[in-house]
Amino acid sequence: MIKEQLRRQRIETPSWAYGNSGTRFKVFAQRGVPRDPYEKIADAAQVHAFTGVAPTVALHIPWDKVDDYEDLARHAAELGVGIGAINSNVFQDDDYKLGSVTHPDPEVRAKALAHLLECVDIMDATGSDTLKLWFSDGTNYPGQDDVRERQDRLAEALAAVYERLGDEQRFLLEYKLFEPAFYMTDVPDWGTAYAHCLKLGPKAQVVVDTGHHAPGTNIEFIVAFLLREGKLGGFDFNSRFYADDDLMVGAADPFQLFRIMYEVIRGGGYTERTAFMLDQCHNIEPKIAGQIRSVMNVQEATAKALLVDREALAAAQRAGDVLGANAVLMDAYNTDVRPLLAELREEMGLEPDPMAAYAKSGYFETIAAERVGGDQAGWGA
Ligand code: LRH
Ligand code: MN
Repeated sequence: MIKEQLRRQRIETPSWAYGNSGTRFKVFAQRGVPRDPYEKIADAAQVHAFTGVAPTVALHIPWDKVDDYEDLARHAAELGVGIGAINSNVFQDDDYKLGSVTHPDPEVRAKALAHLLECVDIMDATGSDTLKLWFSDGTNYPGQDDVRERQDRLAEALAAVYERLGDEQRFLLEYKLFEPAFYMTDVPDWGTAYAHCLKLGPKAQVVVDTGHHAPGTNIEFIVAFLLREGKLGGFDFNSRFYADDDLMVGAADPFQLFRIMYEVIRGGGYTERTAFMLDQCHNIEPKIAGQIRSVMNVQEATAKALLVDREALAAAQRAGDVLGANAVLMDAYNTDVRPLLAELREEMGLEPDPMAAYAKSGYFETIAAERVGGDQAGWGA
């Protein structure tokens, strides 16, 4: 039973995790980094080849802009992966200094909306059913702009995008407490995202980026609540010690990831309709290996969460047995699930240890030797 549930796990890797990334202080370029979306997808296919549970790759526009998106999707299919969520980018153009869809100038708003609608065209071309919307929009000083009017502008743009979506398509609205804005962000928290999505309808859901909350936020509560409302569209998984650090999911707080996956399972969200996406930057560590490790971290947290004795937990909870109930959850969390996952991989025809198998494959040495010259991919358009 648990193996069956783990076998059908689907984790989406982000194209930008394979490119160079860093902080405002430094972007450390790495050998073998892709120069174009085709090479990014080839690297993502490696993660699926060794884990068996990462069959789609999210694109970011214009970082993954190509002349022929059908051809890019064909290339992906030939490598055994599919195109996942299309990520819009209205945070890198000079015109968006004071906002994109919330900008005071209607021309700038129209430009931003045109980009969002272009992303839906790319969904049509690649067969993707999910648009992920994150807005860096916000202000840095009190009084800089009118909070209420910006919400009106945001709602107008979201309604126009919603209108454009096909019947099988949806958008996921992402929230973030701060950065790059440092006084007010127009979609700062789950409540704001939820309220906008609720007004629009079933094709609008919320995405929970695990790095986008104030320190101390109980993220699994947000997950449980959004699931109850049918508004949890998915996750941008990563981990952090301080702010939006975009570290490997489960690396900074594996217990939090376990608690989140437990609420996903308990809330009926462990289905194809929940997009389990990674959103990470491997600033100093090898990127493909970092993605493989991240996928394994999600598998381990999921396996532990699936092991929770739900009946014993419910009985202890009903009886008000505080320590008993907590112990049921901790028993699952403290279970070493690595042998179970190794066994499952062998049953899936894979090597039991994906990290060792990838290292042994020599793929990194090959791309490091081949990918010489050209412009390495990064966060530049
Ligand atoms: C914003 C964010 C968003 C992406 C970007 C790569 O911090 O989480 O999901 O567009 O990272
Ligand atoms: Mn994100």
